[in-house]
Amino acid sequence: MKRIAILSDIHSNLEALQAVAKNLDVDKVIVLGDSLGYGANPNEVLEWIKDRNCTIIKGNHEEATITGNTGWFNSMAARAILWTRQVLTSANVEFLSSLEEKKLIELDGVRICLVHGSPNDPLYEYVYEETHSHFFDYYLQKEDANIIALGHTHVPFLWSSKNGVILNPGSVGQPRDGDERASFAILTVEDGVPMVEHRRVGYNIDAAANKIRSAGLPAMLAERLYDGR
Ligand SMILES: [Mn+2]
Repeated sequence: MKRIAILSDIHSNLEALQAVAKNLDVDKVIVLGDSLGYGANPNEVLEWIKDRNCTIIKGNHEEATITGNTGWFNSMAARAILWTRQVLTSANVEFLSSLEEKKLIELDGVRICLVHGSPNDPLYEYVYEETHSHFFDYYLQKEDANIIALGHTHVPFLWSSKNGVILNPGSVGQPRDGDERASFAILTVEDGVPMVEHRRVGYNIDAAANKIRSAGLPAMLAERLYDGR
């Protein structure tokens, strides 16, 4: 039996990541992009990811951090990207540049496709179950995968058909489904059969929010953490 933690959209929120990491009893950690942007601890989050030897892909915030092109972002997100570019160590910039946009991994015969957005548009397309579920069987066949794990919307879901499973673990560092607790998923594979369980953990929002304010990042980025929006 293998147990895998699937995390996404950590967004430089070290307090949320530490709460998730506590008692995390898994063989592997997968990170679906947007590890930075919005929050105040991009380097510390990337160090954790490297220390845990996570399987990680690139999100749109990594892409903007590398290129400096914030054309896709609202003004708050763009300010956070520019701030992140100023504080990021050169080793971490190099690490971000090495990341792929899509990865297919195999675990006990189960093929898992990892993307931040969608399989067709890995960095930018927002996939909500409500609007995209009619594409899901097509995604699974096209990627030749049993599971597709994606993030980007910060809204968790789990969908399945006879062809496989599509899941979004939600966001560790900036949930947007109205629940302010950090969101992630645990995938268990036993005898080639996958099982997915979503989890929520509370964390010290005051500490994360205070760091965002002290860093001079937009105050709204601190306030929204309390609402999970
Ligand atoms: Mn994100």
